[in-house]
Amino acid sequence: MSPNERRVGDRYRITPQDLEDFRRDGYVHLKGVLSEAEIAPIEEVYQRFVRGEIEVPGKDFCDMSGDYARDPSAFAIINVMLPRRYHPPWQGNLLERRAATIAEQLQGPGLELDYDQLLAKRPERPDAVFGWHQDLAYWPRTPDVRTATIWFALDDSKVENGCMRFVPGSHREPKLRTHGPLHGDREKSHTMVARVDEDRDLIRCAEIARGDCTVHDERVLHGSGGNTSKRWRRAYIIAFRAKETVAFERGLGFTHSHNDAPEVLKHIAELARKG
Ligand SMILES: O=C(O)CCC(=O)C(=O)O
Repeated sequence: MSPNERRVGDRYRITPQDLEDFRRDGYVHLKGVLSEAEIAPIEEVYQRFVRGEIEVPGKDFCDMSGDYARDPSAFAIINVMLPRRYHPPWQGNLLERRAATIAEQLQGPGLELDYDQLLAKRPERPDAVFGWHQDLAYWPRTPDVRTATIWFALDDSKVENGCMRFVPGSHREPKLRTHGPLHGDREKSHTMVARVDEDRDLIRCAEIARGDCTVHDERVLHGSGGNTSKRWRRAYIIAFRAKETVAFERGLGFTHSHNDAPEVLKHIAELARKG
C-alpha cells in the first residue's frame, strides 16, 4: 500500500506487518503520514516556536542535551514541551488526528493524547546527542502502561543529522535498564541516561524521510546521535497513553511539563525507580 492509499481523511491505515514489527521490535517506521501539502501549515507554526516567537515559559523551552542554565542561543537540541498548551490553535491539528488513529490501531482503544513535544537539532552540533533511555524510566508505572509515541520527521532524518536509534526487542527485557541523570541531578537537567553497551546491544538507526514517523512503545531503548551535518533535524512528537494512566498522572500533578512542581517531579522519579 502506498502512503497515498494509507492516508484516508484523518486516518492512516496500519498493515498487519506494521503491527508485527511494532510488537517484535518495540517500534515501527511508517511512511508518508502527512503529504508535503499537509506538512506546510504545521511547519509554519513549528518554525515560530524555533524562532522563539511563541512564548514558552520557563523550563519548557530548554536544551535536551545540556543543563537548564544554558542560554537559548547555545541550545544544541531545542526542546519545546507541550506546544499545544502554549499555542492552543494547534490542538486537534491534522497530525494529532492522524496520530490518534495510528495509536489506536497499534495499541487498541482507550488511549488519549498525553503530551506533545518539539525536538529540533541545530546544524553542525555534534553535541546534540539525546542519551539512551526508556521512556517508562521517566514515568510512574500504572496497571495499563500502553503507549504509542509518534515521532514525526519534518526533515529527512539520517545518521549524519542525528536520527533516532533503537535497540530493537529491548522492550521485552524483563526489567528496565538502570538510568541516571545526565548532568548532576534532575533539578539541573531533565535528561536521564541508561547504560547501553554499543558493542553488545543490537543498535538500529531509524533513517526516515520528511513526512514519515516512527512509533515507539514505553519500554524500548532509544536515543539519537549528534548532528554533524549542515541541516536541521526537526521532530514533532505526540505521545498517547491509556486514559486511566493520563488521569493518574494528572492526579499526581504530573503533566510532562518541566515546570511541574519540583516535589511532583521528585515523587514521579521515586515511583519510576520503584517500578
Ligand atoms: O528526538 C530524539 O532524538 C529523542 C526523542 C525521544 O527520546 C522520544 O521521543 O521519546
